Amino acid sequence: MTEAILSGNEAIARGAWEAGVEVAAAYPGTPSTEILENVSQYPEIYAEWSANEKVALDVAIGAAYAGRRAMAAMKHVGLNVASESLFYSSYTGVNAGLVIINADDPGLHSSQNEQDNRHYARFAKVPMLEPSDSQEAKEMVGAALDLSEQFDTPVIVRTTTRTSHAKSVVTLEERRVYEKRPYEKNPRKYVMIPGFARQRHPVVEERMLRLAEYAESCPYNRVEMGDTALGIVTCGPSYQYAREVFPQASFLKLGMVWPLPEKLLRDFAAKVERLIVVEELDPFFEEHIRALGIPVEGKSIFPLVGEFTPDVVRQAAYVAGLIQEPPVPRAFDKGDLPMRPPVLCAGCGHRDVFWSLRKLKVAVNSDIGCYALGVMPPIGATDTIGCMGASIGVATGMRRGGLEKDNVAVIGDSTFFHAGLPALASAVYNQTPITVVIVDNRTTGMTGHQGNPGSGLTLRGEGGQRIDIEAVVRAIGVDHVRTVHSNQRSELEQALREAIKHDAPSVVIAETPCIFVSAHLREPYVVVEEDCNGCTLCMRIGCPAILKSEKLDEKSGRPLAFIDATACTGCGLCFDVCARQAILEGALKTDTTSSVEAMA
Ligand SMILES: Cc1ncc(C[n+]2csc(CCOP(=O)(O)OP(=O)(O)O)c2C)c(N)n1
Repeated sequence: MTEAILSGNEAIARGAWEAGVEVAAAYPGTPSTEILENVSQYPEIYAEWSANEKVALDVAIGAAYAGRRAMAAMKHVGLNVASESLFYSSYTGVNAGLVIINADDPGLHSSQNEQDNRHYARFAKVPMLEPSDSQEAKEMVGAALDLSEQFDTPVIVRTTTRTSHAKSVVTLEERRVYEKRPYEKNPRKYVMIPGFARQRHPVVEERMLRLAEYAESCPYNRVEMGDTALGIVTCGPSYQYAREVFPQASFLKLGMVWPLPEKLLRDFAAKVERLIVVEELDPFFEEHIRALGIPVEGKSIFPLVGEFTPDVVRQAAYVAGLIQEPPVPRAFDKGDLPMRPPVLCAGCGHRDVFWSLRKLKVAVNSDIGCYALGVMPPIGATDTIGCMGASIGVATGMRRGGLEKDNVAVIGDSTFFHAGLPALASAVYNQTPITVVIVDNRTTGMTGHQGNPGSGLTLRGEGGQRIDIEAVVRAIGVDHVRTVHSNQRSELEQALREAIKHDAPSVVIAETPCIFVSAHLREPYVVVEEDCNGCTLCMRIGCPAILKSEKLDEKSGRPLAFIDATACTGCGLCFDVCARQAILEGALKTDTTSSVEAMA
């Protein structure tokens, strides 16, 4: 028997391979991104980054219709984007198995909201499984595909950040090979016009009843009897924490989190004196159990907000008098560490854009990507950020809503293809005179440098076609388009001024490949100590390569600036802002070739 220590995401990829998945599609998003990155290592699976989660799910649905086992993966908010497809596929059902991996992010490690996507299973009337370690994560992919074929339904496997990223031991098995199922044209099943969809709804309801029956004996719904004074219903990583905090208690660990096993819940509740639910985020089980008429406690004890840890569960249990011992104070706590706020990398072209926008004193409707950091001090240029693709629509609305000053939408290349295109088309169609700055760093930087249609790099790094953003924008009907290199600041500023003045939709494409995807060939800048007076102007660009020196200016007593040569990429923004010309290009400067060209 071979064993390996895998993260939940690695285990899911392995589970897909073992369970005979042949098509997998995703759009990156923390904490789900590594699933497809790992799937791409298995040559038997066609794997792609799609332009967004809805496309990814449609691709997986199509593959399942055609007769091959398929998987789509996304973060929790990705399922919002893909929800239309989730709902229709619930009605059509599948042919070969279809599993949707949904990764929730309690604690908002990397998201704009906390969202408990167990609700989606209930809402879309599909089953959902939830693992609590990597072994279960791997197994549940196969189990979900089996269920999908048995009940003719998409099946969601929900993870959370902890299950996705924590590592534990997994038993590896061989790949199971399945015959391709033949596809047969069947419009009454696969064409969701009202007349046919109406007939599918009762099928879905009947399927949920059969699934609820199955949940009673699902091997992942496990009763572990201990002391009957306390019974705990739980799932996912909360199960691991509750096991640590209440080692003596009885447990009903739900691996199938929707539909819920009514009889099993009643039987378990009848065996214990006090029933509590330990679940992260919403009182999903708790409300359902209470609706069955069973007395239960949950959110009156444990937090509704934020990620659980063993200490969070222990503290809440202690306050409620369920245990006698509070959490043991740790040698050092997270709170003892100095804050390290996220910051744009040294040399990032996004900084030039935000610096210019701040100078122009415009309102900035930003989008989600590394450039979301444009809101952080000291630049602080951003007014709004909502969700992926919202920048252009919100900018349009603010323009139409009578905003008293000029405003500009800022959106990255990946986000532009994800959800920016329809918003720009809408602005062009309605001739709203907004300015959109597409910050094109030729990668999906925020999630770890995945390819996208604008970079042309596919998940496997081969065979892709780069889509020219300028050509797309012009084809949509934007007649005022300027492409500039973000590091060429006077041109950038000029282009921004002209675009803002333009009385129809205008686009500035600010290009600078991310410093992680293209070598920047320029030498670091240096501070000339005798010319620096410690005024801190250069520090207001928020570059992590600029530090305070231990040396002080003789007159003012202020620390001089110092440039960390190992971090500086020679972008020169500090050179531009220094009023005293106390910053100079490095002596070794050799090549200023545009790195856009260098990448091409
Ligand atoms: C619906 C949704 N899917 C995925 C994500 C994760 N995510 C955040 S920003 C981003 C894209 C960033 O790429 P880009 O717009 O090119 O900007 P960059 O980070 O490269 O500057 C992704 C995939 C998300 N926040 N929301």
